Amino acid sequence: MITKKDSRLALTNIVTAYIAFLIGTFCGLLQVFIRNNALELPAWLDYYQVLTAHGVLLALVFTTYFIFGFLVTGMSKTLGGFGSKVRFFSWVGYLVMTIGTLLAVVMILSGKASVLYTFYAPLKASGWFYVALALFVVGTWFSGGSLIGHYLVWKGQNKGKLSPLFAFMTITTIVLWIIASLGVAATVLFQFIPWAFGWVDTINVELSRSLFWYFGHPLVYFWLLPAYIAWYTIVPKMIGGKVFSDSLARLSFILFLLFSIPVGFHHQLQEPGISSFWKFLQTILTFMVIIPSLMTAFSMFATFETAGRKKGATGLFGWFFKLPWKDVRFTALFIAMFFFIPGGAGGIINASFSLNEVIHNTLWVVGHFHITVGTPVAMTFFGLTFWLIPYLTGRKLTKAIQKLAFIQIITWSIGMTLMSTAMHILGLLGAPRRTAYTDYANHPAALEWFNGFLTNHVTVAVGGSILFLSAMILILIVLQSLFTLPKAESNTEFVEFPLAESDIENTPKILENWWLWIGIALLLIAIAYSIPLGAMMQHHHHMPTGSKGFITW
Ligand code: HAS
Repeated sequence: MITKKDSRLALTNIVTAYIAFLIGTFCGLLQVFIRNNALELPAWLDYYQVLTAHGVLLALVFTTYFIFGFLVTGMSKTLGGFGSKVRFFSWVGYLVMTIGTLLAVVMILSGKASVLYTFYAPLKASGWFYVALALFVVGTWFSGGSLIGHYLVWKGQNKGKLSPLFAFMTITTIVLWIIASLGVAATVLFQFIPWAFGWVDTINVELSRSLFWYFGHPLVYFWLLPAYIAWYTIVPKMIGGKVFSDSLARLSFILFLLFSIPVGFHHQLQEPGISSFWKFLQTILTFMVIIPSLMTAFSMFATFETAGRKKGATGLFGWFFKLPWKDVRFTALFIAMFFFIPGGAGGIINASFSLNEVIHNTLWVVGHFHITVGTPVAMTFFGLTFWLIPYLTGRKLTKAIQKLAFIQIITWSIGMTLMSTAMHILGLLGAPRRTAYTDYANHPAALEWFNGFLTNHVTVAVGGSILFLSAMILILIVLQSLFTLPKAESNTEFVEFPLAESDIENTPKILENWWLWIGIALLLIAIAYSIPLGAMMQHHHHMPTGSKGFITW
């Protein structure tokens, strides 16, 4: 068990995450109905408000709070209880993030920020929406900074020793997040806020989008890496094995630190304001960032096979039958990994310059991120939640709740397979994303998108509805884990934090040389971004001085 005070900090973050999850998934349900003309919204609410809330609450708020809840627990477990100063700054971070979140939600619901979660200029929300985003990011700097502080305290007491794998991975994730968030902080503070409050008339759109995606792609690895931390350090424990290779695990995280950021232009391949040379350079770097995910896939298979053979598995796939399928804590994470195969493969298609022409701004991309953050990351978080809340509340993981958990991950898998597959195919047929309607004035091509099974918006709606049902089951599991599950009496009943051991005696110390890796990361960023961003900032005579704001809702 970790200390009561650390449990309360972790639990507050996790509960906040699930409040955002509840509202965000409800918005998702509204979306599939509106897009199929099955729902009229009240006058004060429109589709783009709902979609903005869906993206902000699920992609930014749910993920970030859950990640801090999980990392606080793991860091307290592996490095020992937080000192009072570290914990204080964690609470400051939580508070500032929450003020930001509440302000953002108020702005969205009052119709002043229907700009979607990427808040692209020249769509102009109320200045207070951008203040809310800035507060949220500053809050994460306190929460993240306090985890680094906790690590430095441990380092001070363990000079020259390699940190435990969980801690190493946590720090890499936080460092990646802080470097990446500088981009969004820069555009929000120096571009959006002055513009939205009317202190300047125009905004440099290309620069604001480039600074956003400088942040936006590593944002996805901020979501993914905590899931990878669970795959590397928790899954082996649950299958009766150990970490396949400590060095490989650390190297994969270092590669993410190096290559997650100088790749943002692959979200902007269709934008005229960036020359093909820089797009191509960042596409090559994007293919570099795929490598640590392939290393992770290899690690996972090696872990399964090693553990399986230890239990007498033979042949190429004997290990498959030795996996603990009845343990929902494992099966949830396995299914999460499984979805990442098409999810990741789709990413490779997205990043392929010419193929991006076909899929950009279509439902294909929406399908992609529902089987990258929407299942591999989200279902890993669900799988962690099943034991993490009982672990933190000292309650039992009863048979009944495990059965409900199986129903939850199976319904999620069915709903997502339907919704994401249909979205991928509709996207290939040309169906755009981010629109409140799907008939497009009954254009013949658009009417095609209501025929067949997987080429049908109705299938998207059916999948989305099943997902919502699954989400409600998860909320039920969370509520029971918080309040009604029986308290664990004996030690055998206490839920453990399943952390695999990882032999670090062969791990090269250079892997934890932060200044080396942060230095290389900053160098790669400079190479990939300084010239194109510099060019965007110069006010050439032919360069537009910027755009005024548009309020299209
Ligand atoms: Fe992506 C757009 C490229 C990964 C999320 N992505 C998005 C958006 C989001 C998102 C939210 O190049 C939309 C943003 C918006 O609103 O506009 N993505 C990639 C690439 C990867 C990738 C190359 N994306 C992710 C992850 C996300 C995420 C991870 C969230 C968590 N993505 C793009 C591009 C776009 C894009 C363009 C812009 C498209 C456009 O034009 O708008 C790579 O990281 C993927 C590498 C991963 C793999 C798979 C490895 C497989 C593993 C599991 C193995 C399974 C096992 C289990 C071991 C190559 C690790 C056992 C299995 C058995 C079968 C037994």
